[in-house]
Amino acid sequence: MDEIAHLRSEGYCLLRGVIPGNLVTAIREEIDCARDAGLEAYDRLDWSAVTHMLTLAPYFADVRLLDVVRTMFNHAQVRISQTEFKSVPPRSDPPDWRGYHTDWPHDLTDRSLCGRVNQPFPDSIMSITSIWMLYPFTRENGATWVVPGTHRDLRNPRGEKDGIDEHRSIVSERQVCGDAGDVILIDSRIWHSRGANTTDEVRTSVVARYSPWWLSTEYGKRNAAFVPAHIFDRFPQPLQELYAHRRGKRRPVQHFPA
Ligand SMILES: O=C(O)CCC(=O)C(=O)O
Repeated sequence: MDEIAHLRSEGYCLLRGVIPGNLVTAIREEIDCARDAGLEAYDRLDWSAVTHMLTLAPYFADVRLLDVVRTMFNHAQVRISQTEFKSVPPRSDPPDWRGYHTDWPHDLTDRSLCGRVNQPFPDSIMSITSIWMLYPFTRENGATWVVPGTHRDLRNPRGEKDGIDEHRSIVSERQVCGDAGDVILIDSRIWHSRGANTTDEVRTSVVARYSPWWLSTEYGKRNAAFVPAHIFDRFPQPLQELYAHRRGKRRPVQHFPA
């Protein structure tokens, strides 16, 4: 089954070798070194994490990856709504730990309530999370868990009335292992969790969320995190297209629940 068909039917797919093998170690070192400064710039200044991923970021516009994303959204205009450091520290949790959830805009416990879709989710793809393996993902170091097919399940691991324990393993779960330089793409509705890292090495990874042009990214701190112009202007043009809506600062729209 090809990648697009797999993403459509199972809710996820693995793109092999998006980052060339001879470059990925240097990129991983950059991410490991820049992470703390990137998190601080995000917390204090609202800078997008992409500002601290300048060697990796051009691969966010990889032609094969964008072809999958554009085909799934059935539109050429896509953008990156959120960018995050997602490394899993060594010796993080007991091996059977899970934290099943779905992603923005289907994240039922999103901290800033930023444009969350309520249950039941419409049968329509609204975002694709890319998980960048900058170190091999293995069973031991916390490779991502997915529950195939759940992108079309009306229940949710965090749904108040669905009776699912988000911290327990699920019978049909599967762990997506891969090599450094591979990228997992998931429909934001699929039930997924990072794994527990039982090794002594950090599982270095990054997440970028792709959204179609019509999905509002005006809500919430992470969506509104911006790229200062002096950094944005150094991006290669295909990458600029993905972050054009976040060149320079704009305040996020506040959300006041009824
Ligand atoms: O890091 C992982 O393996 C999963 C990432 C994740 O759960 C998320 O970004 O929502």
